[in-house]
Amino acid sequence: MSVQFLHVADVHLGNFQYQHKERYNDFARAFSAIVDDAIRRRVAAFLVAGDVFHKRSIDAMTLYQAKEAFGRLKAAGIPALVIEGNHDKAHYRDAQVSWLNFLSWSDDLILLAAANDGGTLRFDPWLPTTKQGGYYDITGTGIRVYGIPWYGGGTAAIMQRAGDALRRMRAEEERAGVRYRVMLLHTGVDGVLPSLHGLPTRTQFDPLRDVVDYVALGHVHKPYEFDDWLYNPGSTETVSAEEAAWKRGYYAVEVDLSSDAPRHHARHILNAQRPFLRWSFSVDGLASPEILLEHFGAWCREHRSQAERGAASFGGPPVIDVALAGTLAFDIGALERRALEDAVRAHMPALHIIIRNLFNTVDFNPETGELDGRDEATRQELELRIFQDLLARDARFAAEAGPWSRVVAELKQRALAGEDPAVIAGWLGEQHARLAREGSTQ
Ligand SMILES: [Mn+2]
Repeated sequence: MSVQFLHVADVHLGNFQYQHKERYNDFARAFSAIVDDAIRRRVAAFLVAGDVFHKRSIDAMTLYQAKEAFGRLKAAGIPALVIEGNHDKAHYRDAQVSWLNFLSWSDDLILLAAANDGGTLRFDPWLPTTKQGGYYDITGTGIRVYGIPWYGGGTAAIMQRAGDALRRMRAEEERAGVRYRVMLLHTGVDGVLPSLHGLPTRTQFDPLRDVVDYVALGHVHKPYEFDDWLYNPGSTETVSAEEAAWKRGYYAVEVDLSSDAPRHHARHILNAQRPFLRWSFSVDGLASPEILLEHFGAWCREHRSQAERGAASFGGPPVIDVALAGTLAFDIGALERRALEDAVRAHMPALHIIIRNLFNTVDFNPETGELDGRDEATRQELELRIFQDLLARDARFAAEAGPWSRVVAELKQRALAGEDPAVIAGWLGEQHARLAREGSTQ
């Protein structure tokens, strides 16, 4: 006899990413598609290892999305076994009642949480009367699912106490006909992501080693597995841009209960997620905003087919994330983000565009030398040098930095004197024409 269950984590319903309605819906769509798969496979249970919601204060629409998905599982007779992740947890001031508590009380799902009596951890059976408990036996299978909510920095100590608690339950497990045990835990493993600190090490999972057959993890959005024992499926949609590089999904776990020592086979399935394309565009050597835009447009055309393939496979336009890299040859104020976004939109399908400035700018660090600006004459000279230096770092003015610095100095004086802006603009136009004429004759 073999029994199948699904292991999902980090669904993050209610993530209004980029304040974009479609991105908000994407999280519900991803979850809904996994629920469809569970129903199609007629699995014996649907496990969620925490972070059903993106935040603890969800809105009515998000609650509806959750009720709709869990309601379909319930109608199909599939128990949904869930633990709280750090994103689901209620605030102390809200009497520590979370929306997952609410969904458990309203029979939409089965929320598992070991009871913590200070010194010891206790797993009680989940009861339909109290709608509380630390474990649930999947009817007629011999599979028991235990659950511990998120404990943050206390996770390693909790796992030690959970191991002790489960060893004490061995006789009871045997009486109940339990042959295979799953532990739902919202925690990562140290070292999987360099940016995540304070997670338990692999050896700190050892107390669970001989009392749990499958550790169903959540929390880290990058998928990984160790020793055919620790499994983390990753997030079901892209919660942050860095996740785009990881093949995230959920596990379909087949447990073979025909032998004395049940074995599982966990298959990682990639669910449909909106394509999230991350590219880098080099601004090196592009001397003016016009040249940059021209190159950027050509670059967009080169990337068009990739974006179109993503859109076709998903059935909707991708999120496009472009990092501008290198060293910008002109002042950052002259770079029009809007024009870059328009170029992306003109050349490829895009739901949302993110342009990130990762380039270096030619920062100004005046080498004042003998000039310390203590008297008015040297201050003006210092100012002129600073203008000249700044202009020399902008490819558009570099060749005429000297004459332009005098124009800028006079421009400043005219503005300080309260001259009419239209007059100043007219004068600036004349200076621009004059310098262009002089420059071309050299
Ligand atoms: Mn999460």
